[in-house]
Amino acid sequence: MKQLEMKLAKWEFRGCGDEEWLPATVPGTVHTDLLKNGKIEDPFYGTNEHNLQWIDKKDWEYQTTLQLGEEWAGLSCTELIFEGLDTYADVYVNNVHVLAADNMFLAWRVDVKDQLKIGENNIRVRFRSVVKEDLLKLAKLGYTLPAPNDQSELGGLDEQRISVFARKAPYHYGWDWGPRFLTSGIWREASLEGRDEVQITDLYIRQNVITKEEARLTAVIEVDAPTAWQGMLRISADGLEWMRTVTLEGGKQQVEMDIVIDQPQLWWCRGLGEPHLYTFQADLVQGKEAIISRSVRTGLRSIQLIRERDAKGTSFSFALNGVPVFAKGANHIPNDSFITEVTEERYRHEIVTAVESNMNMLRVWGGGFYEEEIFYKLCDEYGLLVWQDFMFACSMYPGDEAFLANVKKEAEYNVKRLRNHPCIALWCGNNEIDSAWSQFEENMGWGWKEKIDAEHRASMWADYEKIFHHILPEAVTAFHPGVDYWPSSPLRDLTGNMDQHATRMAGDGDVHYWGVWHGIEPFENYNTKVGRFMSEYGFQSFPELKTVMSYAEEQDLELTSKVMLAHQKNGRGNLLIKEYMDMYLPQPKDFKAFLYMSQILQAEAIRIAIESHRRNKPYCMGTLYWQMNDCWPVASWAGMDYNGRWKALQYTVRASFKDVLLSIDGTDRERIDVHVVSDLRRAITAELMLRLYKFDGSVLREWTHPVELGADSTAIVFSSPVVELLEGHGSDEVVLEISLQADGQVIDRKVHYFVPETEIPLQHSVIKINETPDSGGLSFTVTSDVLARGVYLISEDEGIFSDNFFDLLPGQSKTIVFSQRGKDGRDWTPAVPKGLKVQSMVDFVSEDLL
Ligand code: BMA
Repeated sequence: MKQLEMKLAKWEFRGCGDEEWLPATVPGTVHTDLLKNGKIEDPFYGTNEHNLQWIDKKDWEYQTTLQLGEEWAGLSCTELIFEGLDTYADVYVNNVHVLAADNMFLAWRVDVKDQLKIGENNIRVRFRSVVKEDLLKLAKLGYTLPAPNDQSELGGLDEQRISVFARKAPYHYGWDWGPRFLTSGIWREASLEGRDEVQITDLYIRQNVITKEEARLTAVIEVDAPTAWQGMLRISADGLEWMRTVTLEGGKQQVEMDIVIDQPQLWWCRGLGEPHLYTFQADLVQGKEAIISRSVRTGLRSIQLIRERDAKGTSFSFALNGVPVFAKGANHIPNDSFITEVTEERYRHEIVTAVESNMNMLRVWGGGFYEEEIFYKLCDEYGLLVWQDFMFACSMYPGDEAFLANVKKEAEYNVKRLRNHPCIALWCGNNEIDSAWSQFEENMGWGWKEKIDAEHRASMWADYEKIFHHILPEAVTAFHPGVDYWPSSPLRDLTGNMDQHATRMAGDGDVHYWGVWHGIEPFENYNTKVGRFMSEYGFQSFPELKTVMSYAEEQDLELTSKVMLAHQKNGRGNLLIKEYMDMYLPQPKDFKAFLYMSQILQAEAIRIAIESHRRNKPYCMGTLYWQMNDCWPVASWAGMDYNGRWKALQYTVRASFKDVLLSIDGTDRERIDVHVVSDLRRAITAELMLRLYKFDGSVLREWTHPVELGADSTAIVFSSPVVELLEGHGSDEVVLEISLQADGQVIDRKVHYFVPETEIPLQHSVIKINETPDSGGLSFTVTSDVLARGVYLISEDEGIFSDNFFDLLPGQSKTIVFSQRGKDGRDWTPAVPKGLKVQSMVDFVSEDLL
């Protein structure tokens, strides 16, 4: 029995037709290789993006030399494996063409036994420019398919939108938060594998029925046998073992074995329980010896999308092991324009951020790529559910046979690749295409179909249906039964009439609510525009100064500078931030202050939204804000910037997603309602502690109020007309602090002002930081002499504070811990923040407001 493996890591590259070969990194991209060789400048700096558009107009080639020793002789199969090629690639082994690749989202395996020789071999991969290739497809099609996010003009292609033709990450063509970098290259591992025996090529633990009492599973094994073979198949998991005899014919085939685990330890998402994982191993056994093995880590759980009719429409919620989950999380986009630059440490930082922010779900949005293994592995381990889109977004796609066949392969490959991950909660066909096209309602949608003649309209919709109502769901049913498919996000239901499209708020389906931001509606509308599942809504801000200074110079620091506009991909973005800021916040004193204020503004918007969504449980059963992260340093909707730095929003999200939330609704200014929302599976008995303070810190009133709340529920636990609360004090001189307490612990705490932000007086404050005795500097307290708003801690070191951007009442102190990103696979670790500085809102507003 022989099995050999060799990573193909040492490569060189050049532009086709160029003389010089340069060292390359695999996995990698042409852009990053050019950068590492000093041939281009930092693509993220200034307006450099604009000067680097030539790269995608060229063909590029990579080559490596393979030394094969005698051990590689006489094998039954020697496969060249590319886990990912971006995108149109021809592969040559010793100048013989062995593979033509045309889909970035596929892995490729080709038997090259006959082309290789013992000794020196040459492997060459030639990438054809997607631009040149797809301009031809566009010309052949004869009309344009809508793709509004495709920044073709920036790419020098005028209106020629080619992004829909290649099965390549849509965001590479630009998005309203991302630059246009059409990468190419060997973007996942490349290797050579040789064997002369039967091989287990896939192991899938299909979960048929999962209950507390038992897990009924089927181990599905794909094998490739050079010749007929007979022996035993053994499956084992954590001390349990099952055996059966198998008889294989020569060739590829599938073998199944049903197994049952009694009293299984189930996999739970964060908040509901432990994310227990089992390791299953499959061995092919001859005599007493396992001749080949394959193992997989998975969690046992049932997951369902529940859509049941009720008085208000149809529910939309997830049930994990039969338990309803209120989904709390965000939309995830790729962590980099150059995916291969994202280290495990960066992935872990994102996932730990999500967990620390009390999330239980991330949506892998359809304009990026099917994420790396490490992403799903971390979601499995930390208990985050994943709403997984297929990679189609905001565009209409071609429907020729070759394209459809390619999509089918892509769907099958990726569903199979990801199906052992218990985190996968839903497969979703695409992002926003159903509602953008709005087939059954003429005057709704994004105005696409109106521009197209009747014949093409019909064929474009027919092509849509082929992909999203047939090919993709069929792949999910065949290869990942037990996980639901949802055709498009957002969607009301597949009714085949105007009730299908989520173009207006309704009592069913999922909702992308963009009235606030794109529609310039007031923040208060978040309180009323609530659907059954809020899968997108968002508000932009700027990253912090340190991040801005990574792409700009002092002279660029104004809203309309070339550089600032290059790092704002949503046309009206900077203007919108400013307009909303004029409405809700005091004027910042300069551009640097504007950065801070933009974060306060964003955090406030999303706080209102999240709290409102959660208060509406169980009518609403999920809230995923747009967006978790960034792919480069930019002004965007993200809560965490490209460098992993938390904006004010991330701190607010952490507070708003707590399992037990105190939420004060004072929208109408005449009264306040205090809500408690609990996602806990047990009832709580607690107490509200209410304190009315003057801004100088003196307590005017103080009283308590009992709270009883059932498991997994929400209720108004206290409400009062504002006049009664104030007892004659001016609404612009007092603040109400409410804490929810049980067993001597504060579960949640909120402060409430009775006037709009712009009317809350700001005063110069002295904020003091004191090390907590005996903490070795790992913990410190913050105090202020007067009411300090939006207290902002900054350290020279990278790290996350246990809280930031908080309000501080005089006489109160806040204890803070600072943590740094864990190295080598560890979580965050507490650290002493170097060069700690503290500021608050008063330091950022114009002097004439004071
Ligand atoms: C939604 C998303 C993205 C976009 C975001 C902000 O439409 O699906 O396409 O980036 O809003 O506009």
